[in-house]
Amino acid sequence: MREDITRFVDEIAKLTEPKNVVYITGDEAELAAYRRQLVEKDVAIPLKRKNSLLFRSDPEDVARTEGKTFICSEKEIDAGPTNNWRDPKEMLKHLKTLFKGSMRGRTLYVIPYSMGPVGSPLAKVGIELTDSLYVVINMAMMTRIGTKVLDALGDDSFVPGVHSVGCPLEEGEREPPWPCNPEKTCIAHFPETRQIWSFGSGYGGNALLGKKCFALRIASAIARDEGWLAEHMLIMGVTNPEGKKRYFCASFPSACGKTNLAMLMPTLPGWKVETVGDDIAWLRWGPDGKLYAINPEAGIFGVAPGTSHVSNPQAMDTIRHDAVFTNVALTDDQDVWWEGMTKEPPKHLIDWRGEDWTPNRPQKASHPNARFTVSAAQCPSIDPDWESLSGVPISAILFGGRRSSVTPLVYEAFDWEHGTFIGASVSSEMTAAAAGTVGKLRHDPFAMLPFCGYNMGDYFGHWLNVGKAGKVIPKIFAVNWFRKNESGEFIWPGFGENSRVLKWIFERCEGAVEAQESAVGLLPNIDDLDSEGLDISRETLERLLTIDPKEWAEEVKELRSYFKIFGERLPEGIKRSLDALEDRVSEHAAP
Ligand code: OXD
Ligand code: MN
Repeated sequence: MREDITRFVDEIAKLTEPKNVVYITGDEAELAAYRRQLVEKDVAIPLKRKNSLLFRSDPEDVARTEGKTFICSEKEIDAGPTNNWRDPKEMLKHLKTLFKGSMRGRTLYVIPYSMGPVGSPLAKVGIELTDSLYVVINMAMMTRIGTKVLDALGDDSFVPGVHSVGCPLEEGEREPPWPCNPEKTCIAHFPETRQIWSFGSGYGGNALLGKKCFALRIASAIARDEGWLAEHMLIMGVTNPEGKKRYFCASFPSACGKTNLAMLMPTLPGWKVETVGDDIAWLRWGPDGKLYAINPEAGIFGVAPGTSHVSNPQAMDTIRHDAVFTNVALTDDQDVWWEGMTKEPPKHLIDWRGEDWTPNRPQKASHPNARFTVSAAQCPSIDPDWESLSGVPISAILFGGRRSSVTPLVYEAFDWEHGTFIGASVSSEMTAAAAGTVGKLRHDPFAMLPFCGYNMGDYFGHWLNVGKAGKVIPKIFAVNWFRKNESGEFIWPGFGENSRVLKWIFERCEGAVEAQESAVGLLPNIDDLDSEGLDISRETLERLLTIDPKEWAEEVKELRSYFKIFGERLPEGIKRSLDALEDRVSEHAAP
């Protein structure tokens, strides 16, 4: 074992005082023993699905806690206006107090993990120290873990991460089913020294440090320094009926259907979608000038409610076995259920709080942010190149949000600078993935609002810089599946029908279809959006593909006021694009 690793472990053990320290090897028998132990201790419920478990979290610990998530850069301005900043020295002092003795009576598990396929030049290693077995078994699915990671590390650096649920056990005290310490929850990132400390929460992105903390917040800072991109994006392969394949990345805020899109089953005959990743992409230009992407993760941490054989049959197949479910309902025959899984709910369930539930109960049976965790390798649509060490070449980048009005179904950016502006301008109606008001419109630039490890204005600038000449530049598109009519109903069917939009994007990449210039970007000619067999009126299609200059004039005003928060860090390229948009919109609005 490398001396700096044992020193790190010893230091944290001295601080947190666990009863023992265990190095995770990643061996399947070892993980199976942990799963058994969780069941024996009544922490997890075994399911009738093979090797699958159900966990119920504490009702106070059900989602990422953005208000308790901090970027601790030396200077406040380097965290920027969209992050919670704390002075690194002050924060370290606070963390030392929180973590003092926090693992008493517990085991400290050492999890070496790789973000990206082991041995890929694009991969990076982290070491998470945690006192949660739930974290161990989830990290084993979400990342590549154990001895093989340490073997491949060589002399490279690693990102240290310390996680404690913040619930020391006294002698003889029984383990609570979901240990956590919501009052003292604190998720701290040190982008300059590349460290992560997470206290008090056992849930998802707060606790599985490879995901949001490393692969987005810390990695975005590394990517800025090294000239690449760490993004909140799915990666998908799209093959046309002639057998030509292209890869797309798509960025959407949390719980806006990235997993569904990544596993989409096209309704258009002859088209195929394959999945490389459903949440995070690391992108770098290769020696041939093309942009390549890897999925740093190895698993899927998907939102369960709404997932069904209709919305995402591939996900339903993926989770048939070897899956972990958190905060879903339990059926009388030891299976799982959540809202949207079937049209009719079962007659009786045990809900996510562990209480009897019948369909007449007003409360939901599963929590809106209930999740499944599963290895991506189990996905029937997994792309044959999903573990390619050099990544897959990207032809297009899509930016989407949940907008019931204003944003058309799809449009294309004029160029990279305009595409960067489109990414920076994303706003979306909020979901249950983070604590907050569901449905409220919030700006979520690049879907990175809670995940950017440095000043978002500088992040825009980094995007503008990496797209400079001498490279093959992917096309950039905006998409919006969520337009509604006056009665509040969705006017685009979405899901598999989104393949019609993917087809147009594919054909634009091929140079096979024209587009029409509008004030906001390049729109499809209505006849180029394949609507054959779709029960949709021409009027609705027109509504989906035209822009309302009045709404856009408001949008521009709103954006201008939003971008003010970035002050001097707002790059010229964004200001230029906003001014140009304003001019085009007022020209179109002119009688
Ligand atoms: C996620 C999220 O869990 O974005 O992926 O919240
Ligand atoms: Mn996400």
